[in-house]
Amino acid sequence: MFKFLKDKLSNWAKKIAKAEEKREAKKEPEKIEKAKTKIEQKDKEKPVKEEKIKKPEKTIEKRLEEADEKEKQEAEEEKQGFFARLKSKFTKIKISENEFDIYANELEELLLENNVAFEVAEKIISGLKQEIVGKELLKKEIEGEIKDVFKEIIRKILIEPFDVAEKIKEKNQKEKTPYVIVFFGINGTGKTTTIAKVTEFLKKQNLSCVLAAADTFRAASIEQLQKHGERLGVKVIANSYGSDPASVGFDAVAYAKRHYINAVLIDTAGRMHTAKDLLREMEKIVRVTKPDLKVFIGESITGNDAVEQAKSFNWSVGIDGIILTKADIDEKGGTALSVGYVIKKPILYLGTGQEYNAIEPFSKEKFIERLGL
Ligand SMILES: Nc1nc2c(ncn2[C@@H]2O[C@H](COP(=O)(O)OP(=O)(O)OP(=O)(O)O)[C@@H](O)[C@H]2O)c(=O)[nH]1
Ligand SMILES: [Mg+2]
Repeated sequence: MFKFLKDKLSNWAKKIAKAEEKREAKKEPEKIEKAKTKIEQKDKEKPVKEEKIKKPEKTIEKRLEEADEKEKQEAEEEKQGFFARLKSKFTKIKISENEFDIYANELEELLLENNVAFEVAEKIISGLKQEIVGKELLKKEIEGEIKDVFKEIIRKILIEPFDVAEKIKEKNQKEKTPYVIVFFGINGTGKTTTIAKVTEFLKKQNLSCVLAAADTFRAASIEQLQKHGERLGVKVIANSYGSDPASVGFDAVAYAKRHYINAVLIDTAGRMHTAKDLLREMEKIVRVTKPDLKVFIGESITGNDAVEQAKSFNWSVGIDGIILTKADIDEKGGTALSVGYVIKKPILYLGTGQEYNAIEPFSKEKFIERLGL
């Protein structure tokens, strides 16, 4: 999972550290040459100076000998001082803005290639620039320093998820009514499968569910949910194909109230985020069932498309949280990094396979760990 982004980010940090090392190493011979020339210059000048301060009681030969000795000593000291200075400079590195910009272009490209949304890539780069440019860094720590800055930026970009089970318990206790969750998304993203997984996940925490087959549009959708209901041992409220999805949702909420069920999970038909009629239908489901949680289901592998869908669903009905499915087959990872930031809503779960237990609550730290930072 997220392997590409992991490798790319790590390589980039390594590369910038290596390049800086080479750049400093290249300067070393130049500096030595300069120092040598300076010493030679002094060699030429010194005997003339010595002439001026010669004392009459010494022979010329003696004075020249002494001067030579002194010159040698000075040169030696100067050399040592130079190397000492060079050494301390060599171990500390400052990256200039120009240099950073060269690496930044490359970083932007690799982020975009790995499904990171443009505005998120920009945020990462400006954050890195602010923290790295002009700062004196120890050569051996450069890679680690870049990774630490990356980590901090990603921590800020990702939104802290809330615990759905806790929210359900809170509402049940306070209002003595079921917690209603409705799932939206385009066709085939994994809505129905995710509902089954969430049901199983909540069951494990002793929370009961009723499912609403409010996708009355796609052939076999009702039977698909009923099959999950049978396997999971939960009630499915359904009507006929073509019936009003909002009324199916309403019936399910009423059933849950009568039977003291903790949560209602409403399945809806897949709809393109550009289909106006279907978006209006979605608004009606929300008006009638008054959900506590409106979840956008997007595919982790689709990158910018998922971001655009999330924006559109958020604009129509107001999304409260995101579930990204198919993270198990996503080698890039940029969607998970971007989608929440763009609509300012948290990712609640990642779908990690086709089985009922292939779901995990989203964790910022686990995500950062997966990126190898
Ligand atoms: N690998 C993988 N496959 C998944 C995941 N979630 C769902 N799927 C698969 O995605 C396919 C579509 O799943 P559905 O649950 O029918 O999708 P949907 O959004 O309800 O589809 P429509 O109702 O037609 O819009 C199925 O084959 C699922 O098994 C996941 O996390 N990982
Ligand atoms: Mg479905």
